[in-house]
Amino acid sequence: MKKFVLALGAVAAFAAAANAQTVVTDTDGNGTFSIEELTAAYADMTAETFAAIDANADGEVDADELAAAQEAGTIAE
Ligand SMILES: [Ca+2]
Ligand SMILES: [Ca+2]
Repeated sequence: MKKFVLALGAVAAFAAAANAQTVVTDTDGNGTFSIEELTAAYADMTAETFAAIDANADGEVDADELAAAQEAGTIAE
């Protein structure tokens, strides 16, 4: 019985990890992500992290910059 409960716990942990994909929403529909839009998806977003993601320093994060930051591990996927 104890083994069965442990197995269920492992399955639940795996399912939670599989659902961890973070979705960033372009709320204002301008085609890029502002720090406000990123903060909505990443509660721990800071100006420093945003600047690190914004590779071309234009003050907005585009889809390529977001994907690169997720691949680099700067932010979670
Ligand atoms: Ca936007
Ligand atoms: Ca940018």
